[in-house]
Amino acid sequence: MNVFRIGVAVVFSLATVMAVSAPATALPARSQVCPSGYVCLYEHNDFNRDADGRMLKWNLAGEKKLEDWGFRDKTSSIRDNRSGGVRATNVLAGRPDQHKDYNGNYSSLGDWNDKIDRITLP
Ligand SMILES: [Ca+2]
Repeated sequence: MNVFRIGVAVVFSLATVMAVSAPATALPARSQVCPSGYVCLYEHNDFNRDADGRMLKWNLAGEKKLEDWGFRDKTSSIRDNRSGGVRATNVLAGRPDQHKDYNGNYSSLGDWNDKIDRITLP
């Protein structure tokens, strides 16, 4: 019985560690490469060239709520190595959502800096 309990405890601990360390996104770094077929959002201008930051990437169609990755209001540059472009959404309290379509690479986002809350990939 005691052996069984220890076994369960070890399995549970391993599962916890694996869940915590699951690489939803890589650690902050610089100038991360955006793979072919992916849309990548960067935390800083110029694709994190000059400062360590996070990069998030997706290759599948659908809506991505950036809060699910702790990345709401954090995007400062975009690489689009997929096809079809990206629709960005800024959610405003009490007002209609704002949308902006991106297609290609953007080393800065102007007045959309740190505003994107969701993206939709076709
Ligand atoms: Ca926003």
